[in-house]
Amino acid sequence: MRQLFVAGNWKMHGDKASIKTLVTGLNAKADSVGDVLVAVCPPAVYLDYTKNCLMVDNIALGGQNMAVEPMQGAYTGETSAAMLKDVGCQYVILGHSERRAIYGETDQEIAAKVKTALTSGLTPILCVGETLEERESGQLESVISQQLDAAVAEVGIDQFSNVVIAYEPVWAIGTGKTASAQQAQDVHAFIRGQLAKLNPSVAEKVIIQYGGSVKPNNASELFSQPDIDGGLIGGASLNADDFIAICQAAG
Ligand code: G2H
Repeated sequence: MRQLFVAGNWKMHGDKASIKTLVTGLNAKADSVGDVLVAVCPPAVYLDYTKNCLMVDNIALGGQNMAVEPMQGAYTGETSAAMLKDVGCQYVILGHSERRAIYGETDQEIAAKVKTALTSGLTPILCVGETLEERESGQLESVISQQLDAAVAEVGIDQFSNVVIAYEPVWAIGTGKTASAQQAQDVHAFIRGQLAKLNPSVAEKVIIQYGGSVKPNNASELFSQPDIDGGLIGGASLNADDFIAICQAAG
C-alpha cells in the first residue's frame, strides 16, 4: 500500500510576512492530516525562513529546482543539492513544466538533475506532462514516455522507488481546468505500466502525484483513483486552510 503524498509548490510567491501567516496556519492544523506525507516547496531564498517557521515535524521541506552540480562552485545564481540539504530539504521538484517551457530545460538536463538529487540524498519529484496540442494530436503517451525514459536511462529503474513522479498536464496548470479524475487516472496507470514493464515491484512502490488546479473541492475524487497517490499543489497551497483540506482529502 503506497503512502499518499501532498506537496505544495509555492512557485515564485510569498514574502516573509505572508509565509509567516501561511506556516502559522499549517502548524495549527498539521495534526489533522493523519499519515499523509506532506511537504512545502518555497522559493529558494525563503527555504531557511520557512524551515524556522515550521513548528511541526510532519511537514517536510523541498526545493523547486536545483543545479546539476551537486556541491559548490562558480555557478552564479544556482542552488546546489548540498545547499538544499543544508537548509533541511528532503525533496526537490525537478522538470516542472514552467522550467521546461520558460527556461528551456530538456529531458536530458532534468534526468541529470534527478541523478544528482538521488546521489545527494534528496527525493526528486520528477514532473511530466503533455501540452493540450500534444494531447489532441495523439502524442500524449509518446511525450510522457520520452520524459520518463530519459530519467530511467540516467539513473536505472531500480532507483525509481526513490523517485516521486508528478503527472501535470500542462493545460491544467494554473488554468482552473483540471483533468477529470478518469483522465488523470488513465495517465497515471499508463506511467505505472511503463515502469512495470521494467520492474513491477518498483512500479508498485512509486508514488505518482497529480498536479494541475487541484483544489479542496476536487482533491478527494482525484486522490481516490487507484494510481493517484496524492498531489503537487500550486495556487491552493498558498492558503493554509485550502492546503490542509487537500491534505485531509488524501487521508
Ligand atoms: C501545477 C500546480 C503545481 P496549480 O503547476 O505544480 O499548480 O495547482 O496552480 O495548477
